[in-house]
Formats: sequence, C-alpha cells, structure tokens
Amino acid sequence: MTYPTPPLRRLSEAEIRCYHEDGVLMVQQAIAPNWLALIESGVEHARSALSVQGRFMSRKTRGYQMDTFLWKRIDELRDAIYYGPFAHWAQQLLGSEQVRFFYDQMFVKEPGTDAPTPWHQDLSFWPIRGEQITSFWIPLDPVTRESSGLLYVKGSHRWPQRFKAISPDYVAAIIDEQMSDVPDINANPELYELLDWEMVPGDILMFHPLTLHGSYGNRHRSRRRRALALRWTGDDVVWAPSAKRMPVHFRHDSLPGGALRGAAFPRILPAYDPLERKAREVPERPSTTQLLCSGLNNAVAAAQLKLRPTPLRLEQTWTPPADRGP
Ligand SMILES: O=C(O)CCC(=O)C(=O)O
Repeated sequence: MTYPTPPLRRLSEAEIRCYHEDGVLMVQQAIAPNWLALIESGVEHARSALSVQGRFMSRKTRGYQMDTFLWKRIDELRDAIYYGPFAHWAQQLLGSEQVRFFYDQMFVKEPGTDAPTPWHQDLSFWPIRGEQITSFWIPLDPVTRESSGLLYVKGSHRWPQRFKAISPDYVAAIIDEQMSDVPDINANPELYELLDWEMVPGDILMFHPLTLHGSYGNRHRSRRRRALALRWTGDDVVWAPSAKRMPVHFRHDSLPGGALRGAAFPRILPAYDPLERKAREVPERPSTTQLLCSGLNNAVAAAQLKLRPTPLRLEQTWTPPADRGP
C-alpha cells in the first residue's frame, strides 16, 4: 500500500481547466465513504473539544463553531491528511511536484444560525504568497443555499484587487486598511456571475485562494451544516508573515521569503517527511504566551479600527442577492 491513498478517480483535463477558468470546481461523489467517515469522526471530536482559539473564533453567535489547525490535536484528521486521497488532487490542480498541507478549518452552523460568511478572498489574510495554493471544502451534511452552501464569484481569482479580509467573526488583526473594500456584490448581483451547488456528503469543492466566496447563515429549520476545509500548497509558495496576516502558532522552520518547511506545514507528496510525521505523533498546542500575544495584537487592531472588540452578536453583513434568493 502506498500513501497517500490514490483517489477514487483522478481529475480530468476538463475539470482542471474549469478550476483554472472559474476559480472553483465542484466534484460529485469524489470522497470514498471510509475517508468521509474518518473526517466526520474527527470533526465531531473537534466540535466537542474546541481549542482556545476555536472558542475565541466561535464566541459571537450561538450555534456557530469555527476552529483551525484541528489536525494538530485530532488524530483522525491527521490521518485523513497524511493518508487520504486529497493531496493527489492538490498535486494535479497545482501542477506541483511537492504538496504541503497548510492548515484545516472547521465551519459549523446549527439550524437557524444567523452567521453568514462575508464575501472574502482567503489569500488576503494568509501569511503565505505564491500561485500554487488551493482549498478543498468538504461538507458533512447535505447543503443548499438555504443551509449555508458556499457561493463564488466566477473568475474573481483573476481580478487584480486584493480585498480586506472580513472574517465571519471580525478578527480585527487581519483587516489590512491598505487593501480595497470588497465590492457590494449583493447590491449589484447583475454585475457578477455567481456559482453555487447543492451538495451532499462525498462531494467536494476545490477553489483558488483569490476566488471571492461567502455564504448565508443557515436558514434551514432542522439541518446542521458542518464542513471541513483543507488548504494545500505547492512548490512556489513562500512564507510571508506580517502583522496583518493570520498568525501561526505551531512549530515550523520557514523563513520569511523562503519555502514552507517544518512540522506545521507537513510535506505529503511526493512522500512524507519522517521527521515532520514523527513530530505529530503527539498533539501540539500553542503556548499561552503565543495566544496572549495574538489576543493583544487583535485588541490593538480592533481599537485602531474602532471595532468593538467583543460585540454581543455578529452583525448581518451578507444578505442574499435580491434576484437569487433561495
Ligand atoms: O464554510 C464557510 O461558511 C466558509 C468557508 C470558507 O470561507 C473557506 O473555506 O475559505
């Protein structure tokens, strides 16, 4: 047996072309039931034990749960990343020899949770730069637009602008005032071609880190919406931290301007690095000092931006385009 496991099927040339043209690709029933079950078990495990950062990011709206770097402490997710089929698709889409895992992120919206994901580009706030980056979004429940399926602006990954990163929980530290405001897509839906899909577990979305995307709150009466995003990088990606980009609190050896290296961003293809894999035999958690520094940085940024640091609930920032309501 070789790892990572080969996928049920490789992506076709037409699918890869579609990904590059539209900035997003939906592949139906790509994930075999065993890998899906492992991911679901890992996400349930993570939901019942949010990290300190996860509790902070989930604090504003009841029924909303978000957490990152789950794989650093949840063994099922570590195994899905190292041994599941995902890195093979990343390798195809990125046209890269080497594939490293960047991080994972869980998004859960219970039925009736008014926590829309504002339109954003992921790369605006990531501490990396390069062309060979992709995200996979894996739903664990059936999703429709009503139950907070993702929407994308077709082709927006080719736009020249970089937009301010408004995250669902308004993390002030990653809002870079030098960047452009996200256009009011909802007010002018006729100007944009929006793409979305009804999905069921086993389906997967693959998208470019500059493609504008967002979602409604979950307006379904009874259906939970759980999803896991997996982020991947290729040969040309470099470490590019700054005060306005997402901090990474896990150990690695990457230097600014240099390639990603070390256990926080493990190499998966062409083969895993035994030392990086060994480092994840035990869970890793950020130190309290690191968390306090990030908390302080965020509080300072919130004060500078005049954001209330802990609003009682999330403001509704993402409303459905008038002519495309569910
Ligand atoms: O699940 C969501 O609502 C947000 C997902 C997202 O923005 C992402 O994976 O980059």
